[in-house]
Amino acid sequence: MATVTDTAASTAPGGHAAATAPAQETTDGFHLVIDALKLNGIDTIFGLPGIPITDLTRKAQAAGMRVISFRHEQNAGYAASVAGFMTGKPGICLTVSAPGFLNGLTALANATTNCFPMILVSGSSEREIVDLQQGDYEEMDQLAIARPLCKAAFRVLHAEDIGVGVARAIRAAVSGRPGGVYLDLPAKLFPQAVDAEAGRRSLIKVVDPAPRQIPAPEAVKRALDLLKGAKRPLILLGKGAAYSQADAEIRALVEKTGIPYLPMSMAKGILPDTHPQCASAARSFVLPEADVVVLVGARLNWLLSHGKGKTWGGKSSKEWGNQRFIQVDISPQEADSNVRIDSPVVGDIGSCVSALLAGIGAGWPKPPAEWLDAVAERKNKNVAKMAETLAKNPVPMNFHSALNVVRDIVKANPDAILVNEGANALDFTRSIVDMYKPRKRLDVGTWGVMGIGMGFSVAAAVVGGGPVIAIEGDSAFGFSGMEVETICRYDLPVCVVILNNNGVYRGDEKNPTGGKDPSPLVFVKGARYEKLMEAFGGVGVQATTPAELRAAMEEALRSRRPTLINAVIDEGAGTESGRITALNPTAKKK
Ligand code: ADP
Ligand code: TPW
Repeated sequence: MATVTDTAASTAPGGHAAATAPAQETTDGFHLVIDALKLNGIDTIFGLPGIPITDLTRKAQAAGMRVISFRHEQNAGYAASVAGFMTGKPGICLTVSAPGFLNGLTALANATTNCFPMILVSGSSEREIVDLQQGDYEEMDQLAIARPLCKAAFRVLHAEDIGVGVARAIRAAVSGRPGGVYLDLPAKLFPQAVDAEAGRRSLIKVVDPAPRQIPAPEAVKRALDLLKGAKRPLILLGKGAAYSQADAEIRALVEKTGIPYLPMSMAKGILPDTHPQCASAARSFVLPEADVVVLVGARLNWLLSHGKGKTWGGKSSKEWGNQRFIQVDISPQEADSNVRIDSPVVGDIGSCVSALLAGIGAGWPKPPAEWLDAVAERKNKNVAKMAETLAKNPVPMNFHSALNVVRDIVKANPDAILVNEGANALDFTRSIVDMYKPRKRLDVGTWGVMGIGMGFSVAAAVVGGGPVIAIEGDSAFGFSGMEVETICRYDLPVCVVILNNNGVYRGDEKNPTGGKDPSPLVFVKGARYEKLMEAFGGVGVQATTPAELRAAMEEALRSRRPTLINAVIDEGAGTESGRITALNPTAKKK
């Protein structure tokens, strides 16, 4: 443990040096925070320094932690949250008080919404002044503001309680359904001196932070009974399945049952998208047709049309289809949130899927051939149609011809982590670019939030290890674009590809009045985004053809240098709101 020798303690009352008193070793709040994190295997902090946490960032680095300093707290927060998703350990975001805290809060709320474990640690002002609203420097009642946006919120007032505060934050973030946690550390806490031994004893190494949750045997039997009788079964994998890291068990469930499966966006790659049982290319066929659906770590929220309506074969948007659902989830409250769940299996995915597998022996009936053939037929038809579209080489480039290149590059580099945001840039990438390994696709998640791009890319490079490919809409990129400096500063192997169509969704909107102001949906035409990366010493390339894009991406992956490719595409390419026009009834048709 880092300690400070307290010379004052070796001075006798009255100021005379006490020759016999031994120097008392003390530690302080700064060191206890660092030691508590390190004791729990947390070795990376994403943040942005300033009063009162500047010294904490310095001391953390001095103590051997990796401190990744950003240009805006929101990006540090997104980085922390996705580090949590990738590793299963809570990602730490460290900010200053009020404005820094608020900048980090969007990411904390997003983490909670997405079930990513993250701890937002913010310095805060003097409690006495804040509570009397006397106007302290960066005054704000941060704890109260954070509380409704996260799973749990704690404040530590005494250095002796830092161990408990950090332990509680870790447990809250990763146990049960993971989520965001807020930890409020007032400025006064950091310099508080504590006897080093007492400090050491106050720290907690959390034992079993995310305990297994074993499903009830009767719940498992109920699920197996329902699944066995299915004529048109389907498995739906969500990002909870990816997070659980139960990759082998999930693969065994899919392959032993022979059931077609659909991965949600961030579940792509748990099994390779090229797996023969992958039904992604037949999504609009399998959802309404399936009779029994096994949801594994996926919620029936808007991304799955709430489990009802025409997507599921219902006759109207409110009507349920004929599916019966088995839902494997760690949250006992999730079942019945949108439609009836006939068979909830509550527990962690590893334990639940293992328990299901124990009841699926060699004699388990394969799904009827009629169903498998129908799925295969639809899939083959759609794959052939897509291949035709991808083979085209229009001038200017469009989403398909650019993403055909990305598809090849990811195939050749299956360990690369793909970060993805935008509207069309998101939807087309998700459907065109196959993933081959788990937790390699990181995107806008449950909220469809723009701005995750560069924060996720930094985290992917720092904790994910692999090279990173970020496929960005030009609008989406703008939310976090300044972090290309961070990418260059830490010399991270990130290749950003901006699918640049000069605007939000597309770039050809006009001001209907004919006035001088551009449409709210368009940007500067022909913007040279690649120069941003060059400004900080990285590589910038403008690509106007698939061949140029391919060469630049190959070089970026070979060199591992920070690279930004401005892929200029047709400004008329793109649909308002991408694939979710149904949620936007006033969307302008092309
Ligand atoms: P997607 O957007 O991919 O459909 P969601 O975020 O909607 O996925 O759903 C993820 C679900 O996974 C949540 O309901 C969450 O409770 C659950 N979950 C997360 N981690 C685990 C785990 N280890 N075991 C079981 N369920 C989990
Ligand atoms: C925090 C609303 C959804 S998608 C999008 C916006 C602004 C940008 C689409 O344009 P882009 O992609 O990125 O150029 P493309 O391929 O369609 O041209 N603010 C936040 N989140 C969201 N989702 C929005 C606004 C939005």
